Amino acid sequence: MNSFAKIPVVILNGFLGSGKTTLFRNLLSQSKKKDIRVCAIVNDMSELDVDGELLGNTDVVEDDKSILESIHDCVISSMNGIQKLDQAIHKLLSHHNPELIIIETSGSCHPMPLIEYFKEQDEVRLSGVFVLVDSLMLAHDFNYGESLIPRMQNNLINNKRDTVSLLVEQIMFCSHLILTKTDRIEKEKLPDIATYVQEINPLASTHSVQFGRLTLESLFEIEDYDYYKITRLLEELKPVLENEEKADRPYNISTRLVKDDRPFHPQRLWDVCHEYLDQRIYRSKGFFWLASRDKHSLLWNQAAGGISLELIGSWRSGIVEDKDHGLSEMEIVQLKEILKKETGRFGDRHCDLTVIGDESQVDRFTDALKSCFLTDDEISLWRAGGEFEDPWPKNIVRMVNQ
Ligand SMILES: Nc1nc2c(ncn2[C@@H]2O[C@H](COP(=O)(O)OP(=O)(O)OP(=O)(O)O)[C@@H](O)[C@H]2O)c(=O)[nH]1
Ligand SMILES: [Mg+2]
Repeated sequence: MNSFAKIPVVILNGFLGSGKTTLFRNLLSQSKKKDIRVCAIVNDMSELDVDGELLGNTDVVEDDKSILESIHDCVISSMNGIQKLDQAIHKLLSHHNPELIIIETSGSCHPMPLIEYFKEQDEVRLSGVFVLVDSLMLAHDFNYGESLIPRMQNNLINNKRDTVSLLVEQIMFCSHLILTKTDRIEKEKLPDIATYVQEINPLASTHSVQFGRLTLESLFEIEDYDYYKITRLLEELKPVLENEEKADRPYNISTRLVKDDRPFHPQRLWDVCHEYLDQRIYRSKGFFWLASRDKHSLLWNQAAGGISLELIGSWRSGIVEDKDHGLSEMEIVQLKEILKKETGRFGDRHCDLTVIGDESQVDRFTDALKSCFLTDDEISLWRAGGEFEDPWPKNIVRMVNQ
């Protein structure tokens, strides 16, 4: 098969919380409007599969769920993960006739095993390997990128591998370097960041993209991934990575789940977030509710010094309780019937969060979050219609902390 008959694949790689799903959602919604057949694969390491749900919420996937394959029990760069990726690709190719396949890797995914996998494929061809780099995180944690290379060198001298090695290697293997969240840093600092990052991979083309605003058509203009450029890197890193490929969850990045039917106390949650935001919690995300906004299901999205809350929808229980629900009696009966199956104390309302971070910090933050759930007394107060102090922005959505 000649290379152009093969289906192009674009990989969205990049560290935890760098903006991959934001870009992916944007590209998927364009695919519906522009009538371009895109198939999607997402790898969310959390068993809650938050990204799978978020992408599942886009119009195009709601129309046909089978265009999205979700892998969420291991990182796709592991041996196990590559097998699942292979199955997902063949399933998509046999059920659909995609013009493009886009893959979102998990934030702890090393790109090398994926690149090696695609090198051997007959039906698909790798075009773009995008690495999304959070410029706010570089500003905060790496002095605008200046300390990235010295910290990597330090790792090499000490024979150490950690998330800095991962970040640098993600950049080394990319064809396109996408600087995200540039709206959060001083404009005059952007060229510095770009220069430091380009030193790691001078061959990559560099772009600044805010809130995933990139046209879908531009993905069709990308040339095939140049395997030749990374030949030496492959040779050097192969032995090192062979060990990591065996682990489903490498780099000592720990994940914790917070599952509860209770709502958060808005003020306590606010205080905890302000206390912990700058500490080594790479990422937390998921769905929850606040005692003060009990009709709404909210998306929690925290990454490197920022948190955003987004309104995702209404809880069924909230609709049923609302006197002005605007639904017919029949629809309410149906909703109540569905709600009977719920096991929680608050109908379908619940909280499901994933916290990902440094082994040393992740438990402290998780415990602090758990202390924000309503106590029994507060639940009684809520049931009696009591009010709760709520400092979160009234018009959800974005709350950031510089
Ligand atoms: N200010 C700002 N925030 C952004 C931008 N892009 C993404 N975000 C926010 O960054 C957070 C993380 O974004 P995601 O798209 O979920 O990141 P991700 O890379 O998919 O995260 P993981 O899959 O968990 O690794 C969300 O709160 C986004 O709204 C941007 O350009 N500017
Ligand atoms: Mg994501």
